[in-house]
Amino acid sequence: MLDAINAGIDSLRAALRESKAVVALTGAGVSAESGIPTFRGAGGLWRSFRPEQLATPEAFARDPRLVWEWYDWRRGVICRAEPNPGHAALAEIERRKGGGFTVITQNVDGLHDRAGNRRLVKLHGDIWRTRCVECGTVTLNHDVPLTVIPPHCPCDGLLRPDVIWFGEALSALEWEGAVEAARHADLFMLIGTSAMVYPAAGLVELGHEAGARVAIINPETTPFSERAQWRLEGAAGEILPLLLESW
Ligand code: BJW
Ligand code: ZN
Repeated sequence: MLDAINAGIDSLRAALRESKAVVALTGAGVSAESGIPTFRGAGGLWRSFRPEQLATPEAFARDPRLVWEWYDWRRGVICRAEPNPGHAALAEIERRKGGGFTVITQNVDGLHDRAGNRRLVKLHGDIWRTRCVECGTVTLNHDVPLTVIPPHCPCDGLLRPDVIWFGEALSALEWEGAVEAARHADLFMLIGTSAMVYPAAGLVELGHEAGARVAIINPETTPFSERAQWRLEGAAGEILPLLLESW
């Protein structure tokens, strides 16, 4: 098992070095080693909370206080967390490959920014931004805990977390950036995501159909495991730093 992982790492490292356009699509598993719970699986948020009560526009319209209390709790967890060696490795890959490396993340925690990635597409928004439901103003807000729940805009409108809930369209700008990167990728890495949420998961299909080789880093199998040339079954924080050794 260990030998298979080591052989996989050697060949993926070579592919990463040679590839001209690499995309890493990341999910909650990348932040798991920073102590931030994932959504699905053992210990995942959806084991204790029902998504339709917390992560839909209908839930927010029904009970903005409840939704904000959940986000306030998560912001507390995230603000005490630090980027882990997996985040640091992804930032180092960007430094080494320059414009040839794009991270597309489904995470809203901001840990890729804190680790240093700059070519970064945030598909599902950012938990540190608020958006006014009346005037649309987006503001950075790092208050932990929030002073008032639910918070309001100077225009008196209700503020919501600037994230993408189920049933909501992704930001056109972010989505177009992600599609562009996926279409031109020659290596597509799927890291720490169950790849069950669309349209994000569709980016792997797009990249694969356009000719990219696919690598998966995840302790569990995903719906794309069959299509992957590399399946490294382990923790992102352990495997990603190995890709940088003897580069
Ligand atoms: C490790 C690890 C370690 C652990 N190292 N790995 C059928 C029914 C109902 C709806 C749909 C349907 N089919 C499609 C839909 C639509 C829906 C959808 O995809 N649902 C599926 C669940 C079925 N999608 C949407 O609604 C999207 N919008 C949309 O489609 O709009 C259409 C539209 C068009 C035009 C106008 C209007 C509408 C929006 C989806 C938004 C998702 N939002 C959330 C919340 C974000 C905000 C927040 O965080 O609060 O995004 S849900 C949640 O899931 C979050 C995540 O970004 C996303 C993906 O989860 P992720 O990151 O993959 O995490 P997990 O927990 O699933 O997986 C973690 C993985 O890590 C596991 O595999 C572990 O093994 C692994 N792991 N430790 C490496 N150390
Ligand atoms: Zn406003």
